[in-house]
Amino acid sequence: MSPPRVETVLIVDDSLVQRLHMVGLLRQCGIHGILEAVDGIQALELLAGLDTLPHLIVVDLEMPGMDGVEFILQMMKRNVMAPLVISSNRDLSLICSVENMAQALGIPILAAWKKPLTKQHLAEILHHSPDRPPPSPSAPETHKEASSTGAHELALAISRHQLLPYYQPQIDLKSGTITGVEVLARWPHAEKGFIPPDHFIPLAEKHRLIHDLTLEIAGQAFARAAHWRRSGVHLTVAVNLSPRLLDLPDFVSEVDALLQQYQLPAEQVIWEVTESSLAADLGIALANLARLRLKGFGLSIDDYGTGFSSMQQLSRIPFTELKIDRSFVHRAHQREHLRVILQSALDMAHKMSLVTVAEGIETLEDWKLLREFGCNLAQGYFIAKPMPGETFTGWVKTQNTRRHGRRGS
Ligand code: G
Ligand code: G
Ligand code: MN
Repeated sequence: MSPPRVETVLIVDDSLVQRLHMVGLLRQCGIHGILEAVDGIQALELLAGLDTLPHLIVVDLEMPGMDGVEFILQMMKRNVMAPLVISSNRDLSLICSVENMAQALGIPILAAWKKPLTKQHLAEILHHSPDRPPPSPSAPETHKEASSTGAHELALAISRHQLLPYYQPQIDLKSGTITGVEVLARWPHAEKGFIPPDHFIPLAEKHRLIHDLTLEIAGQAFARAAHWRRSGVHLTVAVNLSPRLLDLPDFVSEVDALLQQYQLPAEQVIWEVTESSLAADLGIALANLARLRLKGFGLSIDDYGTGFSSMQQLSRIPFTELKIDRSFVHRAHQREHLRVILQSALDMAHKMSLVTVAEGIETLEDWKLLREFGCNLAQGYFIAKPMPGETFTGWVKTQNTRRHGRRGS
């Protein structure tokens, strides 16, 4: 095993016993550059006197001088972007909410655990620490580059078929078989590398290009699905649908024409709609959704749990599927409050006869929990990242062996 890349760690905890416990664990993991502070104030003083930041800061939440939350806010104010681990005795929902707060502030946060930390926890954190770049400091650069990529270039790229559908598999949690794919648009730019969808989708929506983009991506995906179908592989194809398109009176006939062109049954296509996106222009949107459903398309409520008035959306749109947002899925096995939300969402969906899909299955634990909870389908990095069509065909062939592994796990 290679030596850990983490060499110095700052422990911020008022309890001597806890600090000693942490020091012991760190030494067992081969880390000897250990600094200690009894609260936020002392930690900030210590950090101010250092030439280089520690590789990791392990912080308690409840401390008499300056508590952990205030310490994180102060780190942010001083632009101290050292990776953080929260470790506290308080309940997990509080710990997670502080984790979310740190994330929102752009502080790289590696883990948030209830005490006591074990050697296994620590090894996991150390294993992941070099792989995870701090989310916020690196983000502006991509964004700056991307933001110089304008609407005109996007329009050109769409018309030249340079935008590509990538495919992420969805797996039946009971049988381990592949049932379908989600189609995710990618823009490989000749000079700038991949432009992130978080940039070009809003750009397309703003400049009325989303209609062309969606038909282009859907067209390519339908062609691919029709090809798979001819070779005996029947997979559902889920396409993300921007709410802007639901305002267009011709949209339904257009996608219908695409289906005819590729000889694909509507039952094989699912439109993913985010729940928050439907708030405005309800009349015509509802009409279009009803028409899509009448034609036989599937309708999926995407990122379930993150939008507004989800119950209301569920009650008035003829959905066939519910996709639970990854923020409720990943790590739910460690988090009681997430499990409760997850289970109630699944119960409700099944009572409404909806197919349930869990997004963001990243680990075996995520997989096992969702299977135990009776979720129907799984999607996430644990199975595969989104990939180009050519790669996908090869990937499907390698799956027979892995499938048995998963079923038994
Ligand atoms: O694929 P992920 O890699 O990063 O996608 C980021 C976001 O972009 C997701 O919310 C996804 O739904 C959205 N997205 C990806 N492809 C499309 C698309 O073809 N149409 C629309 N409307 N959204 C898409
Ligand atoms: O918003 P929507 O659900 O349409 O988009 C799915 C997004 O989730 C895409 O950006 C896709 O690349 C991403 N994604 C897929 N699997 C995982 C996963 O296991 N973990 C994380 N963090 N993101 C994932
Ligand atoms: Mn989606």
